[in-house]
Amino acid sequence: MIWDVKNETMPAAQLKELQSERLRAIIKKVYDKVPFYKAKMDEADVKPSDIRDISDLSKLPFTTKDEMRDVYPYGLLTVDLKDIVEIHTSSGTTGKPVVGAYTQGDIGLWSEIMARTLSMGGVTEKDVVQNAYGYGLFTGGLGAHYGIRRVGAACLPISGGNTKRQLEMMQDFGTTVLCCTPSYALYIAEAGREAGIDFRMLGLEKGFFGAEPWSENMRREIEARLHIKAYDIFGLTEIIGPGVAAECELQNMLHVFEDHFFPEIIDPATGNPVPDGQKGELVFTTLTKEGTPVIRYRTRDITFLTREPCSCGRTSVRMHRLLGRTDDMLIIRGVNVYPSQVEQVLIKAEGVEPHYQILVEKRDKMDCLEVDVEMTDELFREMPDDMKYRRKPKELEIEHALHNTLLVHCKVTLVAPKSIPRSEGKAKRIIDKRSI
Ligand code: DLL
Repeated sequence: MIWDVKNETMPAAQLKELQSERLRAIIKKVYDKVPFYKAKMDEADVKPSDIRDISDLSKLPFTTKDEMRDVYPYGLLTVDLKDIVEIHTSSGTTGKPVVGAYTQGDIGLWSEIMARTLSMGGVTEKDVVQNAYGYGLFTGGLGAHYGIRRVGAACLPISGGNTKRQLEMMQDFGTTVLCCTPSYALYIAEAGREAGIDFRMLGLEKGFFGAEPWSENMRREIEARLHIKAYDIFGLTEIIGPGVAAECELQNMLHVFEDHFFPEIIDPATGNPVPDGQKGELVFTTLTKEGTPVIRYRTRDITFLTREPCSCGRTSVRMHRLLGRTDDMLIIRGVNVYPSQVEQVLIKAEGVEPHYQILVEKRDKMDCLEVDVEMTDELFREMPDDMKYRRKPKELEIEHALHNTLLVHCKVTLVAPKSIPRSEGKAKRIIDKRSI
């Protein structure tokens, strides 16, 4: 169902007009109100009057995560603090967190775009939505909450964790929709199977998963285990939280809500724009956000865009599911390795579960890549005891497949079921001891 027909199906020329008008207004506002942006524009010798339409965006300087941290906590505010009604931050595991401050208008915008997101997968007021994204400073919980409320569905604000309770709620309240990270969805599926729950007998129909990388194969796993349709939803704290882009019922790339968040793809090395269809770093400019607008924010996320029409009738540009991050890329003996490539191989291998951890360390000045992946219960059970903790033919098989994809050697260890820590939010899949 299309939630906002006027804006979601707007013809390209009209959309460009709307984006240009919004860009002019936002640039004038940040130039007048935020010393950080004024200084950057002055340094680049660009005045608000130079920005006439959306194609002038490339004249403006980029904003980086480090710059946003430098002005922590209130340096990007375009309004008085009295007009801010809610504040979220990123987790800040690698330094000061990034801050998103919302006006009442921003909360309205967030509710709308999350209502769009949920409607794309067919959520209506008849649904019971179990919101297992973490509530708190993380944008996942409350962002989804506002969208569920705006659609008029019944929200179960359970937050992340307490998996036994999640399963109980699903059974008792007839949950039809699940919102959480994809890794937590898998964990719920696993815990349900162990508790003897047959998901086909529950009312669960669909799920909205995001906040961390996942692959097409992981989608199929989740769909098969929970007996649902799984949609990819994307967003980030710096821009607004979830609700920046989402899949429609065709599950074929994510529609970017470009009437509010304008996407560009650049070459991360040069900063130059790259054409549609070509991979690069995703950059966003918020066109309507009031509290903390962001201009040309470099997300470090890698994807590509397409303007081919989607048969759902929505006219927006679409982005491919994330292909990695510029800062997730591991350089192993000079070769670029993306964790998503590792996942693609593992998930195709038989006898293993989609629970894995990647470990990188230096030994004798050499980068060493190791992957621990769990065996399925069946494989573990059937394996003679003396084989369980020895090198196994399957490990060599997976090492070979990984080598073909990654072009570097990687040691694979099949570990016992459930020995890799489960996550209730974003999974921690990479341990790079070189940087610890
Ligand atoms: O993760 C917002 C969110 C909440 C999105 C709930 C979707 C659902 P941050 O904590 O600021 O915000 O993390 C943002 O997470 O730059 C991506 O690298 C990654 N990410 C978000 N969604 C996806 C996705 C939220 N669907 C960072 N696929 C982003 C892959 C994702 N990565």
